Amino acid sequence: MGRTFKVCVSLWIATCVGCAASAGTGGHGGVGGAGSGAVGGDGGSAGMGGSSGGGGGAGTAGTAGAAGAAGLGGIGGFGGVGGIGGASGAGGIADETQCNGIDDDNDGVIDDVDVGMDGVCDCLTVATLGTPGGAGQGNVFNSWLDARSAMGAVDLGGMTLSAAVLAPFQVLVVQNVEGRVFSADEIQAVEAWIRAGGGLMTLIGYSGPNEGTSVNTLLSPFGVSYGTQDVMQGACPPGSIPVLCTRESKAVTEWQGHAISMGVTQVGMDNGKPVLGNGTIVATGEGHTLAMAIEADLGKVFVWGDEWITFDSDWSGRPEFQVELFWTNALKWLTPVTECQVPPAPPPD
Ligand SMILES: [Ca+2]
Ligand SMILES: [Ca+2]
Ligand SMILES: [Ca+2]
Repeated sequence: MGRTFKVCVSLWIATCVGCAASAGTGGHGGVGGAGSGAVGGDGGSAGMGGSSGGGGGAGTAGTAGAAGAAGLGGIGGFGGVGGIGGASGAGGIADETQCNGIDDDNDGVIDDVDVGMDGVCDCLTVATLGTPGGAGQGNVFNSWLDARSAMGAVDLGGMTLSAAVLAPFQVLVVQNVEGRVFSADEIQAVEAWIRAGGGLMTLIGYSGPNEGTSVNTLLSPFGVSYGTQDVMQGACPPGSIPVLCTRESKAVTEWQGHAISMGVTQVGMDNGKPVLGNGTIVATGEGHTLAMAIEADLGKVFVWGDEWITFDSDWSGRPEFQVELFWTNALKWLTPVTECQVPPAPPPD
């Protein structure tokens, strides 16, 4: 009996493929099987001809859903509709817990891991260039970033900048690079790295006589630079004795709507530099642009007119400032949108 049936089916296929004659409607192709893994199952196999299509084959976990082959025409009918690719499988989705360059949980973002829920991606790769400022204590790139990302920040020191040196990093923060001469190849390497998705943040205000010169060469491909004028002078706290006081930074209070300024009302500067050129203005003060953001192809550049955001005094000594949020916002914005994007930290209790 079974044997006879198979012969008949074969006969139908042999005689009626492509026949779109007279009465009857062809069977529909099978519906793709649902994937059982993190990705879709295979498309269903072709429906057989007849008054109704046969069921598609079960999806196979681990492969992308592909459309099923067209159904074969039924007797005297039309060709069947192709099977629908398998939907993404429910269940079996891997957690995103590893900094492995893979989007393990299939949410469209690679390595969006933040076990401590501190708002800084644990897989973030940050490099720094130049020396920290000496006008205050502390360095954001040591304890703060080390506690919030697995890698912390890597000091590139005097390494010659090249595609290979920059490739491992998502964000590059330039501190005091006064006196360093970047070659045309290095400037080009930084530009290419940014345009391919890198995020460059520059700081200034280290009080050197020619401090803008070097960092401006790195910024030159993007049409922005630091001016030479000193702006946003800090001062003694009100009521203190001038010669005995500890100088405090001046509050930046004029913010434009931007991802970096979200939730930020005040951050300090002291002896900063204005930002010149064409970009999105993020902060102003004393009639100058104090911060500018530039998007260049897939990459980002954030130019900040000072360095006091790296000092402990402004992190912990000025409760009216939101320095940590400012840094968290900046690092997140500078990181590619498909990598390492984690939700902001919940507000403190
Ligand atoms: Ca992911
Ligand atoms: Ca991963
Ligand atoms: Ca973290």
